[in-house]
Amino acid sequence: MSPFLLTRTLPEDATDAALRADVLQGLTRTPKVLPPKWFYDSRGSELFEEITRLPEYYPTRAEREILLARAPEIAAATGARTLVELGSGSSEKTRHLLDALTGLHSYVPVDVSESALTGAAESLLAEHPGLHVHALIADFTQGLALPGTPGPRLVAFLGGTIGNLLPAERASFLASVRGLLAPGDALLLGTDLVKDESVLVRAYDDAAGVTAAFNKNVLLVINRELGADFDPRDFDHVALWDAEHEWIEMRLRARRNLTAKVPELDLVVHFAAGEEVRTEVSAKFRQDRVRTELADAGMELTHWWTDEEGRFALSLATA
Ligand code: AVJ
Repeated sequence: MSPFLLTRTLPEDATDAALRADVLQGLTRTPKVLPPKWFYDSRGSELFEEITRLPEYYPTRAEREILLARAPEIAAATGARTLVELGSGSSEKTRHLLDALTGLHSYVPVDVSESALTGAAESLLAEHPGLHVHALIADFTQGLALPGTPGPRLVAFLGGTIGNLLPAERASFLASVRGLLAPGDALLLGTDLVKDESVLVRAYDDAAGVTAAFNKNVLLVINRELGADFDPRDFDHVALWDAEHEWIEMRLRARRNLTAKVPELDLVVHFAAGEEVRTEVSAKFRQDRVRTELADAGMELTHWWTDEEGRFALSLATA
């Protein structure tokens, strides 16, 4: 008898239109770029889950350590009655919060993937009988309308995914999050931190090659969705640290001169040997930058927690 509601604010064909626009724009400009959100079909999501278990990929474990240690403080500081989770995916990390937020009335997971939302809701409802789950199929980088669940609201954006946004995108994203907060509401933000370059690069170029497969998966998505004929074997996985911007970049580098057809877009794409397409930016932060970017969006950093090793941070901010 646990209430479960699912609201779609994203038209069924919005994803397809957005992929077409991104591939058309991204592969006809110089240098070529593809947005990281297209990694995550079911295979890509599986590969990402595998990445989170790799010895080199510390962010997931570091964030879990903080959530486990700090969930009671987060609950006390926010008194949240509604937890909104942006990019909830499997809602795995959320469990620690849900367990600690004892006064919680509603959980609002927001994701572009309907299957992730319904799959996660089923097990959450079993574990938290009486919790209202109102899942939203939505793109949280576009304007969000939240259901009228009771406040205070805690909006969580975990995993370090904010690092996938470029600085200007981050500013408008944080401003729109700010717009969701009423007085007394809070934002819980996960950010990976600047650290030794070799540790960072290994996290994005693991020995087992899982991240390489994840990176190349975007080509398989384009092949399937747009009828393209990319051969992932024609590309090398590249992960590099951009010290100026303090972000990791993932790229795919053509091993030879090649031409790929994208029939659904009436497009022929040429890659010169060695030419790269940037597939992801994963920004790493310092406390100062987080504080400043929150302040620029009209929020105040009130708590800053890191794991023991200082690799990852959870920030709590209020409007
Ligand atoms: C899910 C965006 C947080 O940037 O670390 C993992 C994705 N990319 N390995 C990240 C990712 C390569 C991940 N986020």
